[in-house]
Amino acid sequence: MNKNISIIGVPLDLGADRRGVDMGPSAIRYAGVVARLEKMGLNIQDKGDIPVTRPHTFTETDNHKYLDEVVEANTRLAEAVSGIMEEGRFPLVLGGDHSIALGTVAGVAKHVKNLGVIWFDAHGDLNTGETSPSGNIHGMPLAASLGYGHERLVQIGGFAPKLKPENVVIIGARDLDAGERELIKRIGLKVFTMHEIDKLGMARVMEEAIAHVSRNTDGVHLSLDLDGLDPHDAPGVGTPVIGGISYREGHVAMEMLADADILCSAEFVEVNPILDRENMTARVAVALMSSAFGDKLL
Ligand code: 5AB
Ligand code: MN
Ligand code: MN
Ligand code: MN
Repeated sequence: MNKNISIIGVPLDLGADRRGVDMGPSAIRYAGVVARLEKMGLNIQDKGDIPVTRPHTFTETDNHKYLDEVVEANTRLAEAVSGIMEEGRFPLVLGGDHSIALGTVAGVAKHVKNLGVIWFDAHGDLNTGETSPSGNIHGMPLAASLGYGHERLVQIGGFAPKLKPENVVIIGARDLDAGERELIKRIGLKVFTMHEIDKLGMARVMEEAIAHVSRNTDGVHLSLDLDGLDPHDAPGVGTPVIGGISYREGHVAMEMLADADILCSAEFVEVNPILDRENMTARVAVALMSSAFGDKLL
């Protein structure tokens, strides 16, 4: 495993309707991410936050809210992540709303020819401007990374598509829009919904997911939306959905990823301290990170 990790925060909340996820990177730092990972013997460099432009007015372009600002922040993020990859370090990106996956995936995919992705989420994030019920770009980043949606989102980083559908899995889905279900079927995307997790158990789901994303890939990106967890364990998220992944299931999933040693990059997104209780969701994020980087109980 790459023991040299560079942290980068993205204080962006314009991809979501609820304000506050822009404070996610601060909350995760306050929860002690640097000290926790250093204690594991990892070399941590905190590169601070990507500058995000505060808009004066609300804008909407073809059912994309704040398209200019989201594209600008993600273009900067893609460059920063690409720079970290160039140095041979592991990018650990702190969100911010999930639209930041556009920039992270662009920056990583520039350096990893066949990139696998594990997408932990209650949602599919597979909408386009045509299918989105909200116009919120945090519901679109996986579609755009696969080449579907607005050209300006699809082309972040200057190339497309970043991902092949056969190299992607979604885990924890329980709230998919009609257009997302249709795209999943059309491109044959592998989705482990809560139904599979309930029926097979998280360990078996992770065995299958890891086999799937590492089959034809040169590295795997972990994109973890904290709303994939149950709102009981991670209350500080903007779009909570009842019936999610438990704290322990989240941990065994991260531990199995560490054991498989397949990750080349990771992002933890959608932590909203305004909606949180005693920074619990940020603390859960840090605990999951430490497991993903190989922390063991014994
Ligand atoms: B998140 C919804 N599908 O498109 C939409 O939190 C919710 O990054 C998107 O997973 C949730 O607005 C985006 C209804
Ligand atoms: Mn979500
Ligand atoms: Mn998401
Ligand atoms: Mn969310």
